[in-house]
Amino acid sequence: MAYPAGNFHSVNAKNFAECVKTATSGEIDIVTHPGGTLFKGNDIKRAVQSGQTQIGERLLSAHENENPLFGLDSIPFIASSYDKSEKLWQAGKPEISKSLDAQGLVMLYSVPWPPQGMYFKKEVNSTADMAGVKVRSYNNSTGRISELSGMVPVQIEASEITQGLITGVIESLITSAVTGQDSKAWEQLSHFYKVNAWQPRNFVLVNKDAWTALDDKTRGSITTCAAEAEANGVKMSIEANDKALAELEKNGMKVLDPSEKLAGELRGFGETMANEWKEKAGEAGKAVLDAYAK
Ligand code: PCA
Repeated sequence: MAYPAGNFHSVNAKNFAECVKTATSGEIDIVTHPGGTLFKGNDIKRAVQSGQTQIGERLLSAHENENPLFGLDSIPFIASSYDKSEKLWQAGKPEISKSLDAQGLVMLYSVPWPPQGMYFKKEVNSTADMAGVKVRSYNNSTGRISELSGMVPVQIEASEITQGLITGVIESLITSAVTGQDSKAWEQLSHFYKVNAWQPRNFVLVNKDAWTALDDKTRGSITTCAAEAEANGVKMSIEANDKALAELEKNGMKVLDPSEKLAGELRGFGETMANEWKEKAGEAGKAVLDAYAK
């Protein structure tokens, strides 16, 4: 797992591991390695696919280059609430699971991050104020919206954000209140804008050969624990977001809604990006968006 031990995704995964251990009478004992200590975020998917490890948690949208559907959850402003994020996931789940299966991966559960906002060292009222700012990116959408806004995206792992801010490799973030809190963003940054751009999801994935080698009963127990983890994960995400927003303020950050101008400009970039995505995702993407719109 790529995110720190105290992060709600990591806590949820640890609970999931406990559930599996109990349900299989200790036969399946999943040991969690948070913070990218076993494999870095960017290496986790490949490690699970190749069987270097049997199970892992990954932000799937970081692999949108492999398949546009993997970036479904990061199309800006199409699902800007937990309810809509859930609906979008349900619309995309069959196709995404099928695509993962074709890569030798079994999708166990998926949990949304809180809404994505923007962090700066200064007041920002329009994209003109962002010109040339080095911003940390973590997937195609963060990179593209940064470019469209005139910023300079730099892709680094979440575990390297704090160091990146201190050394000046990055001077801005597009992420959740939770990851800002995990990175002590207030030590280097002063403003958090609740842009509500999208809610990317972490996916817990299993190596298909390892999965197939299990008996039906064991697979059934794991699937039940996974469904529980997905439901609990959403609740934990909501709670963690509320707590993190308060924590940012408590530590002196200004937590703000974007100005009308900024919100409008970003929505415009969002439309451009949604069109680009539809272009790439073709018929499969269109079917998912149609199902979501229903
Ligand atoms: N935190 C993760 C992904 C989205 C989020 O809120 C990160 O910044 O890497």
